[in-house]
Amino acid sequence: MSETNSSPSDLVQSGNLSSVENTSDGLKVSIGNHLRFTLATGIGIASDRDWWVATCLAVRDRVLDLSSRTNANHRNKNVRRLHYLSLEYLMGRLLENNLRNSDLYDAAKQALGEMGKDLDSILNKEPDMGLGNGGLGRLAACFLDSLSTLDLPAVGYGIHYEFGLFRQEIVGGRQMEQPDVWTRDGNPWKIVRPDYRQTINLYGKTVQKFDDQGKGHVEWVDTKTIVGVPWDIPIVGYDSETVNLLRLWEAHASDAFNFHVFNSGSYMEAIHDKAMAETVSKVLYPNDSTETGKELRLVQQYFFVACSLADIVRRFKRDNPAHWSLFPDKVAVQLNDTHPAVAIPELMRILVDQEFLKWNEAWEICKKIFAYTNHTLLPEALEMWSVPLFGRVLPRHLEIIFEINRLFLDGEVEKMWPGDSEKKRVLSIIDERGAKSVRMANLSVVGSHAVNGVAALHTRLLREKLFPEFDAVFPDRFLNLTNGITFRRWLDVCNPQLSKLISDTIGTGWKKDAMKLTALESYADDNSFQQCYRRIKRDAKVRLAKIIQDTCGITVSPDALFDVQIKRLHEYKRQHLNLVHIVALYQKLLADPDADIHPRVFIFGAKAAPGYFLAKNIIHAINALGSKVNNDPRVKGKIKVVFLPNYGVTLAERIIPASDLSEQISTAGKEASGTGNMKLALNGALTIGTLDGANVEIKEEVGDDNIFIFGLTVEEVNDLHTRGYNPWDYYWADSQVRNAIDWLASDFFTGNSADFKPLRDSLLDHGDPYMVLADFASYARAQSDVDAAYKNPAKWDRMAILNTARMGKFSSDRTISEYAEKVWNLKAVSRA
Ligand code: 26W
Repeated sequence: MSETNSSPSDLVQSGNLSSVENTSDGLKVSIGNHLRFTLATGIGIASDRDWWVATCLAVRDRVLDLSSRTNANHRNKNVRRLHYLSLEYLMGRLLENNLRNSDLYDAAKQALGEMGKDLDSILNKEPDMGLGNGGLGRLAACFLDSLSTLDLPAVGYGIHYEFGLFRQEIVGGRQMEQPDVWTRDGNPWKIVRPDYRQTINLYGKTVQKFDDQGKGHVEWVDTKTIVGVPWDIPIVGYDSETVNLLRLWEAHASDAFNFHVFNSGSYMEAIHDKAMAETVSKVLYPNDSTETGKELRLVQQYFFVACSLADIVRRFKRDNPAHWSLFPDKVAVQLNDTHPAVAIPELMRILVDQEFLKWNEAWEICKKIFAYTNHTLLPEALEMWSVPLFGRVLPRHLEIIFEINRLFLDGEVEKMWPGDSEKKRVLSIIDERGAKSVRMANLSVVGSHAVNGVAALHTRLLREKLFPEFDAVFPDRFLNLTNGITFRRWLDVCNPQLSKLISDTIGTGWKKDAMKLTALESYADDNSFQQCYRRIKRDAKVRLAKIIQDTCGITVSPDALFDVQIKRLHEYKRQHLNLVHIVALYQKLLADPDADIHPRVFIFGAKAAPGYFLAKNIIHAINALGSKVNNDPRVKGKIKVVFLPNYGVTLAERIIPASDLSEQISTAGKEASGTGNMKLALNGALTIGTLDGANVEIKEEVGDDNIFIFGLTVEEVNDLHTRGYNPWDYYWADSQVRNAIDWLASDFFTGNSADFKPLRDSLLDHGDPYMVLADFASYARAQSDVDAAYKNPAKWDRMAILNTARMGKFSSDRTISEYAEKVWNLKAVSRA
């Protein structure tokens, strides 16, 4: 994977290692050698973790061979590359994915088997790389898989957090956060690259300087510096020889620090500075949708953006000496939400202050380079930085932003709406109402040539509601690129039994061309196919039931309907709608113990942001409900409620194959896309959902008969808001919802009636901002439709099979091909 400075022809030759045969014998030699010579242990005495490391390293040897070939090939051809800038990557585990993608799984299983080890238990030793919060971070990981699979040249840039997303424990029904020390004992997939370290500046001030011709330029002086050291992780595609890199920056104190120590004598102060520098990459911020405007977060954003752009410029200059006009031909940069948007003023600073390009020339280059993906319409998630804070941390960037803004308002905006100060107020990058702040979304739209939403409905709302004025100024800038998921991880790796059934039935072509899954449609009513499909689902449910037993001590039957809601905990996602409905069902069963309800297990997985009080209250309520229901003999085991702690990628891989029903129940207009909805449908879980995000497109694909849609539409939600929504109207009109809420807020569940008062208050006194009560009746009806459908196995199986067959559109290969064509102008690079 090296990017050495030797000539390209040397690189091609050095890529030819013959000792790394892709056979079980070859793997046995490699694993044995790594045990002895890398880990200083031996076959008889190695721990399971040693075996995991040695197996990873054996696979890594093979991957690195391809990686250096990829690098040499790309460099020889001086290709155009995509650079994906994201503050988050939720990679999960890598060994099984890399084994399956490179077709080494069977060989590794055999090799380890012959050495007396079981591959599956070794795979379980791997900690998740959880460097992300939720959808946005996992999307980045799926995109990297598709980029390598499609032979597209790309680099992912991000932060090497020492602590990923916190580990969740449930104590007394409540969430507790523990640090995630994923890299404490090292990680065989990441390789440090000290040669590519970058030094970046922060704080300080700007001064005007003149050259001997009397020409002025700005210098940024008296700065503090931080060093970024990159860690590279190879990204293995499926059936592809392209191995791209994920490059994650780790913050260190600069060498100037040492100088300071030796000369100033203030050792303790210097150590303090060093520790401060190193906090920059310490920890991932655990907020999934609320912006808090913390200085360290801005420093993180600038740190990784500045290191990444310096790395991009270094590579460009090496391959294209001093031809800035070529830069946009070689470089595309995708901004994963506004988190890396400071890249726009940073590139302007490099071009204008360091490379002395004219402002206009630099600005044209900038706009050709950047594209921006918006992932949320929630107002509290839109990033705003206080102007004084921004100016203190990045004084030069603030000046550049002011200049970008001035030229935009006096130029495009003035031309379109002469003298209209209201339009300028709305479009300005600087929010001047109250304390001044920088609107990162506005900066991203102005500085990019393309802006996309992540599902058709979301993009429509983006254009019509969030950015209507921008859409008028730049009508060609907005486009939709519906999200997707990698079918390799989310079917082939996580559900190998189903993957095999599909491949045995229609061939393996679907792994690279997901639309081929439509061939399964003709098996939807085939009795023997249905039997196999059902057996695989049941086996997955048996495995999940064991996990539930082992982690929660709750016994569940694999013959029950597994009803699953797995996603970050947020009011807009409405786990509390699900909760209130279960309470109502519990009451119904108590009133009529013989009610004809098919047994159901309600399964939740969700982390709440540590500071999100109501989200934590909902987690507590789910657990409190579970402890009552699960131990109440009167319900005769018909319903169980399970909260699986520490939801993440690996747990998702266990839950999804075992799911019958997928809860996608956000208030219409709030969920940008959702991607769990796609993973669950692909694995044959039917969706109960609102017409929100990508659910709308899932419905179009699977057909109205194969999905359970309920609730208000976006238009109805807006109308109701305009008319004036009052949850008390629903409360008084519907005794079912009234009784459920009142019971939940009583002392029945925990002995303390104050415990769930916050939840009750939010639903009633505080106006139920996400319209849980308005959608309750419709949801309850859809749930009884689900119950009826599940009682007819042949019908249910047919629906589930059709879901699998019709998910092709939601492959991230399709999404990435669209980005490559419509946004990046990026072509696949042939091998060799
Ligand atoms: C600054 C705080 C913050 C942190 C994260 C604000 C916003 C975010 C993300 C944009 C939240 C997020 O992950 N959005 C999700 O992105 C997915 C991928 O596009 C979508 O499928 C989800 O619907 C969307 O919620």
